Amino acid sequence: MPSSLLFRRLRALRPLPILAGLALPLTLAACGDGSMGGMHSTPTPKAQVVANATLMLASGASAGTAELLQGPDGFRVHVDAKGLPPGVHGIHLHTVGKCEAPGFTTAGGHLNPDGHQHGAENPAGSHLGDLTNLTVGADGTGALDFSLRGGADMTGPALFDADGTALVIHAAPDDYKTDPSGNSGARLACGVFVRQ
Ligand SMILES: [Cu+2]
Ligand SMILES: [Zn+2]
Repeated sequence: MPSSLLFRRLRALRPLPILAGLALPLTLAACGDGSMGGMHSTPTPKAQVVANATLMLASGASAGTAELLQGPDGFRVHVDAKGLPPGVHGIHLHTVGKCEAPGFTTAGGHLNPDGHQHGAENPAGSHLGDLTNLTVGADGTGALDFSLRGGADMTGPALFDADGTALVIHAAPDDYKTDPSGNSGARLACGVFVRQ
C-alpha cells in the first residue's frame, strides 16, 4: 500500500476515538440524576443522605424522621413529621445532639456557627439552624424541605461537630425575627442526627 494512502486512512480514522471519548461522559451526565435515562434541561443535582434522625415526642412516641442531605450546592434538611398537633410549628437545627424529654432543653440553642441573631426577617439574622415553619395537617403529619445556607467550609463542620446536632419542632410558629428563638414556644419533638 502506498504510504500516502495509509496516511489518508489514518487521518480518516482519527476522529473516531475522539468522538467515542466524548460520547461516554455525555451519556453518564444524562443519567447522573438517577432518572431512568431521561434528558432534562435542568438536571436535579444528586444529593446523598449523610445523616438521619428519629424524632421523638416528650412521651417517647415517634414524631417521624429527618434527613440531612449533601449535594453539589451544600446541605439540605428533609423532615417527615407525624403525631403532632395540627397547625404551624417553628422548627430548627439545635446546637447539641442530645434530646432529653420532656423539655428537650439539652439540645441547646439554635445552630449558629457564624454569630448571627435569630430569624430571616431579623436584619442581624439568621442562624444557620433557622428553617421555615412546618405546617402539620389534620392527620398530624407534615413535611418540609429546606436548603441550608453557607458553603461546605462552615456548614459541614457545624453540623458534624463533636457534640452533634439535633432537630427540634416547637409548639408555636416561628415569627422569623425575635431573637433568640422566634417566640416559637415549647419544644414538642426532638431528634439527634446520626451520621451515615
Ligand atoms: Cu428550635
Ligand atoms: Zn434561630
